[in-house]
Amino acid sequence: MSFPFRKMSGIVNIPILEISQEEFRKVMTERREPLVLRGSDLGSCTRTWSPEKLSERLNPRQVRVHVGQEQDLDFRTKNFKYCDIDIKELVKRAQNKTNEEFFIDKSEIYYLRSISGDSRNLQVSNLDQDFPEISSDFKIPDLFPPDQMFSSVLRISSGGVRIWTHYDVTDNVYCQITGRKSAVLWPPSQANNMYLQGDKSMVADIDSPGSEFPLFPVSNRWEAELEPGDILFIPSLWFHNMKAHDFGVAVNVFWKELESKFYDPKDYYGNKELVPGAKSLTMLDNIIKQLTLLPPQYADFYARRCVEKLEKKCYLKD
Ligand SMILES: O=C(O)CCC(=O)C(=O)O
Repeated sequence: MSFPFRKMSGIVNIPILEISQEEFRKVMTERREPLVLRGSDLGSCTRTWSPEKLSERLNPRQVRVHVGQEQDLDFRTKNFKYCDIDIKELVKRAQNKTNEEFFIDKSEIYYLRSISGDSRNLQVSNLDQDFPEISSDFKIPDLFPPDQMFSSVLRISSGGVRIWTHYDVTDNVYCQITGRKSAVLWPPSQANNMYLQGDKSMVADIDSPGSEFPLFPVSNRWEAELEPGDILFIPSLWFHNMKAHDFGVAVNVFWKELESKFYDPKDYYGNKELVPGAKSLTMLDNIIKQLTLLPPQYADFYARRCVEKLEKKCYLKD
């Protein structure tokens, strides 16, 4: 097997492997780069989670969804609202291009990222607890130690929905059950070029970022076209941006690669900074406060010395 497979444009095609979960787990653990496992057994969900069958199998319950008029959801302009809807109604509406019943307008799009509890009592998502009537349809891939599992998240989206570029601090296998999706990823080493605000990139249009974001890596990216039944490994800290081509259902399973003490105990989504990372960012704010006490040319000098020290001590060698 040779990795990765490059296209002419400098875009990396994420390898699609048709091997056993055991072999995939080995490759995944060794390489810690995005990979797709195709043709693996995800349980009966790949047959029974068509929109019709899924809405028959689900019990009615209210879920909170993103609802927008534009397909590309943008956290900066907040071009979406959160609305509560019965899950059966969500499945019904999300498969249509237009609906007679709506929150904003007939052609609005829907996106569910399941959460457990409510805003006053948020809990980590878990398919078994949140959707027990369908959870046994989905077989959690045997790709990580079960005691390191963090969450299992149900995602339902209208065709066309694109989720903004972000990273998570946990490892993730994104299991596409129904529908097709494009996934675009960038390595953590691109962090300086991603124009981050917290865990999210401010760049809304990844193909044409605009002059505000001159360093955004349009070509240095990894891509995969996901089909129903595919499992995409998204290693922690890899930036990802996903676009649904049609009505889609997915479950992603997150787990903690590192010891528990490194993760924020109040992290319900798997995207809060790792404890030493968060502490370092806070200390950096203090460093900036100190340096800006100095005249600019002195601040510049000491800032460069700090960066050099960090580069020497902490950057990975290429
Ligand atoms: O459902 C999607 O398309 C987005 C998935 C995602 O953002 C994630 O796995 O962190």
